[in-house]
Amino acid sequence: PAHHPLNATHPLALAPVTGPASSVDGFVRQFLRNLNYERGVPLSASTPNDRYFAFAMTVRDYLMARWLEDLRRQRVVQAKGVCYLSAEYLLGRQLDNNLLASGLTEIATEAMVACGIDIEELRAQEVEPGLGNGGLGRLAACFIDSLATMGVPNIGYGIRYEYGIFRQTFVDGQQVEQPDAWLTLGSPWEFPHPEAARRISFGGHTETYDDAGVTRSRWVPGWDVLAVPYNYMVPGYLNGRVNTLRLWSAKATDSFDLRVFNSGDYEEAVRAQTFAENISKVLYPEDSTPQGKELRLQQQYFFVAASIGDFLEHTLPADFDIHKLPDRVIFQLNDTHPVIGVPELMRVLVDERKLEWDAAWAITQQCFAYTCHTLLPEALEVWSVDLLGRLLPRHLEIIYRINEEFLEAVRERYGDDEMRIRNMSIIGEFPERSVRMAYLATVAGAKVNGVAELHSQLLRDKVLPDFNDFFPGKFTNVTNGITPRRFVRLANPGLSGLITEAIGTGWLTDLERLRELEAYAEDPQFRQAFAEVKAANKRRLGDVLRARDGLEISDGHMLDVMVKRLHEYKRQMLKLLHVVTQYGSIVSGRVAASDVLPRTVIFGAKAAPGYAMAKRIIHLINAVGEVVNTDPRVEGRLKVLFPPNYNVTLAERLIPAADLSEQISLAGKEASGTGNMKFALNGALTIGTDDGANVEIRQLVGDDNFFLFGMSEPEVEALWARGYKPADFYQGDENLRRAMDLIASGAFSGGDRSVFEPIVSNLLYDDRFMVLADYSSYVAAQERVDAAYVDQDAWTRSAILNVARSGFFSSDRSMRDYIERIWHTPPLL
Ligand code: 9GP
Repeated sequence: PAHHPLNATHPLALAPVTGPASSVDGFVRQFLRNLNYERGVPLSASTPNDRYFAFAMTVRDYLMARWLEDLRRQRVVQAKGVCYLSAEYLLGRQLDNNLLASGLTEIATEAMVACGIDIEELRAQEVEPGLGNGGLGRLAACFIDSLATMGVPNIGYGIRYEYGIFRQTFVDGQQVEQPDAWLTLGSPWEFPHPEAARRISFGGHTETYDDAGVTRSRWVPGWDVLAVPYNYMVPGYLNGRVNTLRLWSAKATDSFDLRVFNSGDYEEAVRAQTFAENISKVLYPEDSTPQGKELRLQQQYFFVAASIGDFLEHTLPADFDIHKLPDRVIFQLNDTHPVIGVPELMRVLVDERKLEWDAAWAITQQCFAYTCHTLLPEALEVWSVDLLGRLLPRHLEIIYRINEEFLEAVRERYGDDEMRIRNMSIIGEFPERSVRMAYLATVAGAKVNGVAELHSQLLRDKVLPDFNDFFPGKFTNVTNGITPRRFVRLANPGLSGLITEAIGTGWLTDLERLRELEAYAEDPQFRQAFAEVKAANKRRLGDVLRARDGLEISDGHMLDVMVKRLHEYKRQMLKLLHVVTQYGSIVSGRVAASDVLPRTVIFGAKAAPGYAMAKRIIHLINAVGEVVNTDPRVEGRLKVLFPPNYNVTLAERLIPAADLSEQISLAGKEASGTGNMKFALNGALTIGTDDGANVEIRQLVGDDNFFLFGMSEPEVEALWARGYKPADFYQGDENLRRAMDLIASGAFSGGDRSVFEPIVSNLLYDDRFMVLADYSSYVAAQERVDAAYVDQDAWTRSAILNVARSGFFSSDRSMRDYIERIWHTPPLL
């Protein structure tokens, strides 16, 4: 560039950035350079962590030129882009993904061999950043992967939690949470920019003032913290594109009070610092205490205010006409966590940029869109007016005004229909006056979407029907998806090789091409090869579980897998009742062990630390496993394994090995699910209810290749309306009675009947998620599974058809849907 902003004249300063040479030698040279110059060690004295860091930095170096070029291009072009606002990103390990995206896997592997380094040792060194709880955070990670792969300029904004999702261990079968200190050894993937820190304010009060004859409001905050950005590369798959993920870390504005320190009161001297830095300390701190709740709102405002401010001041040119903001950005709200961004943008526009309210509101309404990820009423966040007013007084005023004008419009449309007005008010009155964040997002958002067809329909017709009536066309659906790069190519190299051999490589960026595999389902040789891949994946999983947890998978067993967060609505209990039923039949002699299809049931699940019933269910699963796995009468034909600390890294080993995917939530409760998609794409057959994205999976793979059971959503509703009495189901089904009685008898708790009594009585007398109502249908479906599995060749054919017909579930397709239905961002650069 002739006009370098710094007036540089040296030809090297003017030349574009270049990466290291794309050869084994080039890689080795850069690796050693990083080891020596960045880590300050020679190879001979390096630790595994040194080598991992130097290796990761070398991969980074190859991506750097592309990243800088993309950042430059985005500055120059100033096209409309997406800011994805998400409190969670469950990224998984970065190393293999970045090697794959940059096409370096082979060169890097050879380079390490040449240096005498075991690349597996380097892989094992990486701690996955667990900056999310489950599906919602993993979805965000898949989405940013897809956007980069499609070349859509995007920035993901979130929080750099110092401690991610807790590390789960079991002590006597019970969950114990350990802090996830993922940053202890540092992370080679992040680029801190302390110089770009932003001041984020809280508390204080508001006041009015006279601004050249206009009365205006302003916020006089009480305290503030610094938000320090850390950038991460988000490389597209083999396309030379790199987007940015920017996560914020909290830092005190004044690190400590020297005067107090010198007086010897060390604790007091750092009190303010600790307080400020707590904001990004932990993912989702316990929110059952008032303090925890406040911290959560602080986190939300902290990252959203930093992100919006960053975009307006850092990404937009200084002379940008703010009225054109909707042409430049759409802020996508991932669930209600970032919704406080709505009044924040209004505050910036009205108080700081001095826009008229109406103009600011018109802009705001075009700049946000909201994705709802739940149907559980308790997951739709509300903030007490009291708390919000204390922490963000100006924002509360703004929310009140938004609500006032909105309700005015509702009145205009429907007259004084007080019931409707109360139902639609952004401010709820019971049990306490509070702000309904989902309503605020719906009123402000240009679009509102659910995450699977059924979910979007229920959201529109059952959760927010009045809003749908008031805002025709605002509601839409985008069915979730998953990235095939991580969850097929990296997780399942065997299957990927087989697919590529059959249909070429295009499927990794055009997943619908998997359709071409349908014909191969009829080819006995292909089926044979497919079955061999599955068997090899099971052996690989066996190695992982043995080394990780000392667990054994038996040869020849069907692998029946249920991995997801532990929640009653997901119904791990239903799966467990089936296990107990089988166990009971064997030990009572009703069924000969030798007649039972050999199965290993694998659970993986973390329970929220404050969720007592979920933790009890974990305890029961472990207790049942302990008994079933060691009872000689079972003859090893039924096993229950529960590897602790289920995370992305383990998922990548478990899913490719599974035969049967358990997706058994009560219909109408699981918004979408994404695990269900990952299993189908890796050739597991699903046993599932008509819930979430299961509905679409079944429609696509076909009834013959899916084990459907249970009530449909309207049937669930009808049963509630009639009056659900779980005890009637218990009485009416002998198998169920036996299974429940076995648990109640203390058979899994050393004779102590009290341990699992709360689970049993909860099912018998409450059973919010209708486990008992669906039990008999589930057991019957499992019998169909058993029968089908006996014919291995037919099973493999169905598995291939699951893969071939699941191309729709690529997150690339989800992103295309968002672009078309919601973002209207221009065609790719
Ligand atoms: O529970 C939903 C899950 O069904 C969905 O697949 C995922 C991604 O859309 O979001 C989950 N929701 C939450 O974690 C909180 O709303």
